[in-house]
Amino acid sequence: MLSACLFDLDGVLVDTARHHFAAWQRLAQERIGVTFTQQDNEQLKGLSRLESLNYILSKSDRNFSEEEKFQMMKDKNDWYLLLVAELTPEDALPGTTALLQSLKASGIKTGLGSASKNAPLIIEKLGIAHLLDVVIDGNIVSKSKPDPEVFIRGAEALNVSPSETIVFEDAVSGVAAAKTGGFSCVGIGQPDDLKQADFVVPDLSFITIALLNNKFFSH
Ligand code: B16
Ligand code: MG
Repeated sequence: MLSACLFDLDGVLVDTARHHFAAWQRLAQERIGVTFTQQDNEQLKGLSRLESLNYILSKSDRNFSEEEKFQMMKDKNDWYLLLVAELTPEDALPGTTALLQSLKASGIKTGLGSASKNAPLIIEKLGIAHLLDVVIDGNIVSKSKPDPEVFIRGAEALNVSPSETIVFEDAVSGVAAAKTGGFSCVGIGQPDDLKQADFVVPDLSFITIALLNNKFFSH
């Protein structure tokens, strides 16, 4: 029986990857002196802020102190928050609000499982905070995806087991986290990129509760 759905944030409910890209690119160019491309940005999907910074710093042969690294993360986040401040409910990705509403109406629990420390602000801006029963984010988890901690904690907070819970993820590391944790997983994106997902759709507008029950709970 389908009891709960857990959603990744960036790439599933909202496209904030382009804002992360703009802010990391500015940091890479202005403070570190390395190039940062869209392809680099793809590598950062689902990684924590510190892991993302370390990826960019690995392109430089300079050494940076812990204080400098802290300041870089602060500057990047300040630039990112300027862009996040402009988000409105229209920025929710296709199908997001309708699916969350229909899960609520059907008594199926909902939760967020994101690496982002900015998750509470972003779901507020999107007008979907009231549609999520729990928020497990980068302020709470200690182990990044592909460790399943974020989704295990989500299931625990909702008092459901992974076997009755579906995770929605756009990142390879996030899909791996879901599968390692014993969850069913719907990939958001391209099937070729998310081979470990049980099935893949372009966005949440392709998802209905009937489809989920049919795919995962009909035998
Ligand atoms: P923040 P998700 C992740 O969100 C992003 O995919 C990743 O690019 C970002 O570095 C991470 O959040 C941390 O974000 O700097 O806001 O704490 O996909 O796990 O929802
Ligand atoms: Mg994501």
